Amino acid sequence: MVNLLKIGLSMLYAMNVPFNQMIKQIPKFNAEIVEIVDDGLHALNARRIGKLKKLAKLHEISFSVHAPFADMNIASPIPTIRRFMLKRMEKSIIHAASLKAELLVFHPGLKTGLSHFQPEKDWKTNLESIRWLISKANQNDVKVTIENVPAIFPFIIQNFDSFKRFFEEINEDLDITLDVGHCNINNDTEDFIKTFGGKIVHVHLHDNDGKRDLHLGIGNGTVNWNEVISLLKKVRFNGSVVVESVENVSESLKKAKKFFSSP
Ligand SMILES: [Mn+2]
Repeated sequence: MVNLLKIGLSMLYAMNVPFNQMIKQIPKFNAEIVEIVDDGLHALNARRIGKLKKLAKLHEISFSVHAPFADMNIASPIPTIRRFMLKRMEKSIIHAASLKAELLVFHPGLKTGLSHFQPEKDWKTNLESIRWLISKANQNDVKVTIENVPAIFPFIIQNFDSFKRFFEEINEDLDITLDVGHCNINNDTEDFIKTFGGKIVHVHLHDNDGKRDLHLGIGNGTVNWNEVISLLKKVRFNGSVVVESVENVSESLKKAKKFFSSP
């Protein structure tokens, strides 16, 4: 359950190194929560989960899991492919359960070359897939969260207005991972936090130039950090926070701890 502010980092920055090298880096950060990306070189399996659980015990770390995202489209218009995608997502839910992760983060589905002809079909498929994910997560006692994504990529839900419509239609208890860098690109930070504040249980911190999803260290881009932090405090955010930059990770983690340490 997410009920205390935990501060840590995502291992996204280490996606270029093998799993065993990646986990060796975890203890040096002094993080309370570590997000593992269940994809690429870090895709989870029983043996890897065992290693992570040992590490967690030794260093009092808890985990969050980022569901696969490379080439992933939970709203694929091709039924066999969509089934395969959802099976892979279900595997990630099961991994998160055996890791006793605080939560699992996933991205909405993507538009395809067919979307232009049937835009409402995409929307429905995306809703159905997400409902299916929520039911699988409930069966496995895992909290799933949807992440806000930047409108520079062809996601079916990609900005404040579409998230608003989505939450009006989904009719399910679904929480949010707020990605601050993505909000900076969409310029919808304030709307997002003010409207969905109560649903935000996890936050990704990284910076960018307002145009590209650069995942820079905190303070190396155009994000107005004082504004973001004060908005989160206003809605009494008390979930977990991870630095999701791919550079200046330790420095950013120190800054993140400072942001949330003052009253
Ligand atoms: Mn993110």
